[in-house]
Amino acid sequence: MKGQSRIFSGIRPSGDLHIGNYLGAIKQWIKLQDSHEIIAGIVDLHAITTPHEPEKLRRATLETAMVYLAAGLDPNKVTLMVQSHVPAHTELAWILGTMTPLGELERMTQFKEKGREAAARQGIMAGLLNYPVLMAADILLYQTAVVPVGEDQEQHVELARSIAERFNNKYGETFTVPAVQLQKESARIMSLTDPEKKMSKSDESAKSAIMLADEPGAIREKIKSAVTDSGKEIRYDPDAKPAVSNLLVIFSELSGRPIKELEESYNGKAYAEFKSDLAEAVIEGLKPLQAKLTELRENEQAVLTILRDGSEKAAAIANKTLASVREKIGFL
Ligand code: ATP
Ligand code: LTN
Repeated sequence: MKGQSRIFSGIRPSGDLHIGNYLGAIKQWIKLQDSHEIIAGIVDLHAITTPHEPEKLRRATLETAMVYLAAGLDPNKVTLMVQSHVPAHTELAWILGTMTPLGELERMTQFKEKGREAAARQGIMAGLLNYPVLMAADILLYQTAVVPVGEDQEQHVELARSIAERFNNKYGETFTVPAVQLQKESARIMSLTDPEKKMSKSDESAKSAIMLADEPGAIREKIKSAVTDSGKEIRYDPDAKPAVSNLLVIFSELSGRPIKELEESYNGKAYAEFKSDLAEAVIEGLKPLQAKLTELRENEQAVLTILRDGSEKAAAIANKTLASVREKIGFL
């Protein structure tokens, strides 16, 4: 029943969204929106842990909201909110940070990876280290029972669990201890230029990701230049044929045709033909989303209202949890 399990999840407005964000995250939320109470965040406080430009951040926050709606999140069922509009997130993150051992944060894989990039550029900021504490606050404020995330975020949810357990042990039952719900393998979309890396907003190579708002010409171009594997067969085998397997997953997810069926229909055919059909399937698959996106862009005010209402609704839940935390730790 709805209400029994609440889910918080979010995407950083750190750039244009790609089909990986759609297939790996947003589409999963859409599947859950009738059975769960979903709070879909646009996590701008997380976005500023890596270098950003103010105007781009503002635009990306609004665009991310429009993509959520265009993809099919129904604002009557799902709460759409902007993380920075609910100050409880920052306040709880501060409190939880005082109870989180430094060593646990330094061990996080994402911190080590992004830290390395940051060290080379502008130096490592404390916000990057504290990223998982803020994420724990996001999850714990809403008493989230399960967190559906990709493998890359599993470690962060584990940390949220241990922070919740530690707090509950010290101050009494306060937080629901969240469980990780790992997305299946096929929900992980890889880069078109390097099938060993996940498709990502911040990849330097413009051809590595298909953006949700890409024009047909750009989609054809990117798929045409996507890397393939040695050997000619078109079959799903992520170990031996990572690039072609990734293309098959994208084809299947966006056309609704099972991978098995695609393998059969391209048996003995050339990569060129496969790629050209794949491009058309992606173009068709994204059409409804893109049409809605164009409509929404013409009605930004309505989107802003949805975000304002959603953030108010989220704040009402978050403030309840925060009030109990403040009381327990002894604030006057
Ligand atoms: P960045 O490059 O800025 O880190 P990103 O594209 O990796 O961004 P996130 O904002 O970190 O995206 O992730 C948002 C959501 O999208 C998460 O739930 C994440 O698991 C999912 N996601 C991101 N990339 C992929 C991908 N390639 N395949 C499947 N899911 C993805
Ligand atoms: N760190 C996540 C985004 C994120 C999130 C969350 C996901 C921020 N807060 C809370 C689930 C629950 C990411 O990079 N994908």
